[in-house]
Amino acid sequence: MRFDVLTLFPEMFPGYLGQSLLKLAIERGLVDVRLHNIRDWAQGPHRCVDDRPFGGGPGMVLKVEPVVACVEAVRRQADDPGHLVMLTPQGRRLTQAVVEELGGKPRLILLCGRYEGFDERVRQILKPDEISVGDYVLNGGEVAAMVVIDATIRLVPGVLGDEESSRQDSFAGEGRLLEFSQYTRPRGFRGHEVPEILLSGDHQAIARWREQERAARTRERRAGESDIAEDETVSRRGHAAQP
Ligand code: 6GU
Repeated sequence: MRFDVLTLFPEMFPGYLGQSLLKLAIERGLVDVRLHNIRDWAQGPHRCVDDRPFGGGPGMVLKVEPVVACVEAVRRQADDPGHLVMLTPQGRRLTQAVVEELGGKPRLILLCGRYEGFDERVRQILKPDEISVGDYVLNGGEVAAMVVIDATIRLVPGVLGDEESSRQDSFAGEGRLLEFSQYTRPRGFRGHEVPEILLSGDHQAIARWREQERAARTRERRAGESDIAEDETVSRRGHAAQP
């Protein structure tokens, strides 16, 4: 899977890209991440990428010409023009379902915003898939682009080890419930004991307990949120409550 990141701050990425899982995936040729500085497509001796908003107001707006030129040039660098993602707080919210959708694309072009936003004609001309990583404001789309890369490469076959990918499968396949609680040694710490059932050796009972935990956690922590399987938590609760 190929990612092209278009940003004014490419220097924000190498630390993240050098992280072990991603580094290994890049070395194995499973993932290819290319960085592009939008400023390289700006005109004039000052390579100006932003300007004051028409109509007044605070902050600066990313200019249409360098952004469109950069996207068009980068798209032409491969046969597949790629799926263009624009990272802004106005986008549709990133969920695991959206991650799965993006993970199915062979090439993603990730366009990172800064300042007060993009000139609206960037949207009109390029018609990007606009994505937000949550309802809070970041200083720019760079961290959001790393979130998109991080979440999607987990779905690329071979990126995760066997153990992790099967965990991932169970999460994806079971109605998007939150994970159950985990314990390791010691059995007791500061008066907090590991639940007896996990020490029982009864694998069926443990599996039931874990499903019950997942349903209860999801209900408590994600009540009323639309992107979780509410029916599933209710039916699971009923199911798990049986002896
Ligand atoms: Cl994609 N960009 C910015 N600047 N803020 C955000 C975001 C993106 N997603 C959530 N907040």
